[in-house]
Amino acid sequence: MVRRYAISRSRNKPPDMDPGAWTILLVDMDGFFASIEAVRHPELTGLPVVVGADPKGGAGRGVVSTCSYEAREYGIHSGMPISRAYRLCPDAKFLPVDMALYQAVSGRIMKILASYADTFQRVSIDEAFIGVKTDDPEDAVETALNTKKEILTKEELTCSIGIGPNKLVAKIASDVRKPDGLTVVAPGEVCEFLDLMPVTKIPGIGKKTGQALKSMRIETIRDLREYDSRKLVLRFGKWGYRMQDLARGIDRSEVKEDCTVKSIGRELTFEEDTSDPGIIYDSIDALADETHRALSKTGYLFRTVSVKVRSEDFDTHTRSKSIGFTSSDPELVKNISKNLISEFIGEVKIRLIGIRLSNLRIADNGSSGSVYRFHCLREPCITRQTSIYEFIR
Ligand code: TTP
Ligand code: MG
Ligand code: MG
Repeated sequence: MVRRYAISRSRNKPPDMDPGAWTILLVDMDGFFASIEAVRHPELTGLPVVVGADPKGGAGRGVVSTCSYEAREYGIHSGMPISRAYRLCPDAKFLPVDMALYQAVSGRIMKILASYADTFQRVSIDEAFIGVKTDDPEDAVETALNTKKEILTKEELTCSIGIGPNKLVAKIASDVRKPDGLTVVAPGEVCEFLDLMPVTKIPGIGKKTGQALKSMRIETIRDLREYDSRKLVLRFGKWGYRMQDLARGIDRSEVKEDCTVKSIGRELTFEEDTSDPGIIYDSIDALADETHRALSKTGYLFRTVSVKVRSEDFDTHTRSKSIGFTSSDPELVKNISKNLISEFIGEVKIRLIGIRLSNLRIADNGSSGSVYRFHCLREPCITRQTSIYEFIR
């Protein structure tokens, strides 16, 4: 079968790579969980499909894990409350998360990707960097097309690929065209490629930093690149330098499997110290949702939930509970966390609370899970705890 790929290039200038240089590909699967569901249930192809919590006719709690591109046309997206998704498109097909299946597919895909790589780094359940030792981006384009073809043939799934001289550029490029995109940025075209993008396209610059930069009239990556470095460093410290390097398209981090995820956690400091159970339990719900969301992206399941409590006088306590099975259930995270934190409520005013999920495992149920286990134990490489894009910093 001949397929046409939307290959976009930032400009048709000759590449100016060093001899012996690396070219980096970032491969990210399209609508991953929803696409796998459409392979399992072919009758869903082309329909709005939402994978996530049970919508319970609009009264459900929990969030959307992901949805098909058809569902995105209704405004549905990852992380949205499932009740909202239901209101936006009640006729969508709502399916529960089947992590064991997604992990099994992910394992097979990672194996395919690794077979094309001189260096390889899994970033999340549906995303990996491939380093190719070549000074000719055309070699990388060929690798990308072969990768796409093999994944499509073997798994009936599409992916989008960004190609660039480093991880930063490859990552940003992978998101330019989706689904089934291929975007190539030659080394001499990096600044031009980045120029007009909003600063929040840079991994590590989230909403909060984006707003801080906006208040300094820095909106595009070019604004950031051209801003007075001293002022940036005064405001952001070392991260100011790093941000400006990234805005120049400079990223020296290597593609390597060096960072195994041990745990995933989130914490928050209250604006005012509090002993109000309503505020504390609501915050636990929000933290549990955030932590669970980060966990879903990695594809791991947890066995241990820990909470951290810091009182107004900076006394810090942690409490943990391990369960006898692996789970990815956000309600379980909430219930265990609330139980663990209950002994501190009413005692003293609380300054900070945190939730951490540890003892992370791939699914231990189902035969497909064990096939994946063999592969994944060698390369569970997601980065540290706070953000899946932290490797960029
Ligand atoms: P993504 O690659 O961010 O999203 P996606 O593959 O569904 O869609 P896209 O085509 O835009 O890449 O995440 C990969 C999977 O991780 C996704 O299918 C489901 C899971 N996930 C969550 O469970 N919660 C989240 O908030 C996000 C962003 C992803
Ligand atoms: Mg994806
Ligand atoms: Mg992804």
